[in-house]
Amino acid sequence: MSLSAGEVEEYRRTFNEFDKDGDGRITKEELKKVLAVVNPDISDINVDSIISAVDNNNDGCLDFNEFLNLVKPPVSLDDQKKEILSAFRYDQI
Ligand SMILES: [Ca+2]
Ligand SMILES: [Ca+2]
Repeated sequence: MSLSAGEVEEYRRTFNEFDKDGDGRITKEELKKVLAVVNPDISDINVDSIISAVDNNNDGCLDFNEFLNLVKPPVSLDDQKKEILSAFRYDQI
């Protein structure tokens, strides 16, 4: 995955919007808060599966690199994970 400096900056801004307390990690609660604006019906299960699909180090939170996988899924991602991530409508946020 190669991103231009401008793209990284743009994603960084988006990341900061998710990361409400600014600690550099997006928790389940923070992700849910943003997603609930787009989709009020989103459940904890949806949020859990979205996080676990891209949570490479399994700490239950998304750091910036993991967040990039969410907004820009690598082509190598398996189909099941792509399906889960299709619930995450980044373009609507
Ligand atoms: Ca945070
Ligand atoms: Ca993580």
